[in-house]
This record gives sequence, C-alpha cells and structure tokens, in this order.
Amino acid sequence: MKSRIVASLDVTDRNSLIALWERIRKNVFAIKINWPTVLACGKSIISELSKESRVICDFKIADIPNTDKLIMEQIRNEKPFAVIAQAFPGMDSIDSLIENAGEIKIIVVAAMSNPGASKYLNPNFPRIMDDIRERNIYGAVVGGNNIDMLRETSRNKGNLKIFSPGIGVQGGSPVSAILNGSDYIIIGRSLYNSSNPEEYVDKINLDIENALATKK
Ligand code: 3DU
Repeated sequence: MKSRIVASLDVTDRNSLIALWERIRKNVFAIKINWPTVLACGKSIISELSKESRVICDFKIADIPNTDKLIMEQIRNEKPFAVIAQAFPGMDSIDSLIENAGEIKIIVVAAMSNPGASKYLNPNFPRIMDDIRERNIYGAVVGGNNIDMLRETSRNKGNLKIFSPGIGVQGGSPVSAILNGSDYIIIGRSLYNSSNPEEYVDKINLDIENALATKK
C-alpha cells in the first residue's frame, strides 16, 4: 500500500521518538520533524532517521538568499528527503534554496492552517502558487482544514504535490483532505498521542484507500 501519511513526530525525547518511529515508519510515506525535535535531539537526528525513512525537515526557512544558502549547506550534510520553506521573503530567497538544495526537494508553504494565518499569509496563497508552480519545487503546504482553499489550490497545482497539515487536532479529516486535493496529509498529535499508533496509521491508510477506490 502506498501511504499518503506524513507522520509529524514533534517529540522531543530521543528514545521515545526512536521507539515511535520504529513502530510506524514502514506504513507512512514520510516522517516530518520540526524545530522542537532538532533542538532537543541535535541535527544528527535528521541523518539517523533518513537511513530508513524519507525525512521532511519542517524548518519553514524564511530568510535572505545568503542566509538561506548557509542553512541549506548545513541541512545537505544530513541528507533529508525534503525541506520546507516560507514563500513570503520572496522568490529570490526561494531561488537560493533551489540553487543550493542538491538532491533535497523543496516544499513551500502556500497557506497555513492556524486561524491567525487568515490575516496576512492565506490571502496571498494564489500568488504564491503562481510563483512556485513554474519553479523546481516539489510541493506546497496547504491546510487540510480549509476545504475551499484546498480545492482552489489543487486546481492550480501543476506538478506540485500538496501536503496538508491541520488534520485531527486542528479539525481537518484525513479522507476529506485527500478527496479534496491533498496528495499527502501531515498528522502530528493525533498520531503520536494515540494509544496505538500502528493501528491509528493502518486505519487511516485503509480509510483513504477505500475512499479513493469508491471515488473511481
Ligand atoms: O496539529 P498537529 O499536531 O497534527 O501537527 C501539525 C504539524 O504540522 C506541526 O509540526 C506544525 O508545526 C506543522 N504545520 C501546521 O500545523 C500548519 C501549517 O500550516 C504548517 C505546518
């Protein structure tokens, strides 16, 4: 089965993180790690997990082109699958990341799932999509808890993969996000706080497979 789940393992205790990762890694598409994990465990956690998983570094890089280049050089040594960046500093910053990415894929935040994002970032998501669609960018992050925005984004995505957080605790549903245009759903707390993470992952994989089969 080809899973559509990106497990957001926002866990800061290294032993708990590795134990959880071992339990679910074979049944998810990728593992996403964010600043709390890297600050707690050190950046070598990226290369450690990358030996057996696709690792997405959710660093939401948002700086000037030169600093972006320096950040990317550090990340490259750890060989993750992908890194997430913000679009709002402008496309010169995004182009610097692309130039310095080597094999690493770039995923750009087009819209965020938190309520406050509706003021500054989310009104600009169509312009962000227009700018990143024509570049060498692998994917866009769009909240899976705003179905209208998700539908509009997926209509204009070109070859971009859509990654959707905002699932579970933030209100979005895995099946509804996939049926409305997400390629991958990002799940954090609902997964890592679950009493049985393997069962949780298996159930979502199956629910999505059934929903897609019924849709055909
Ligand atoms: O709400 P959850 O616990 O499922 O975690 C979602 C993860 O995705 C978490 O790491 C958060 O920082 C990240 N994320 C969003 O929640 C919303 C966004 O728009 C982008 C990333």
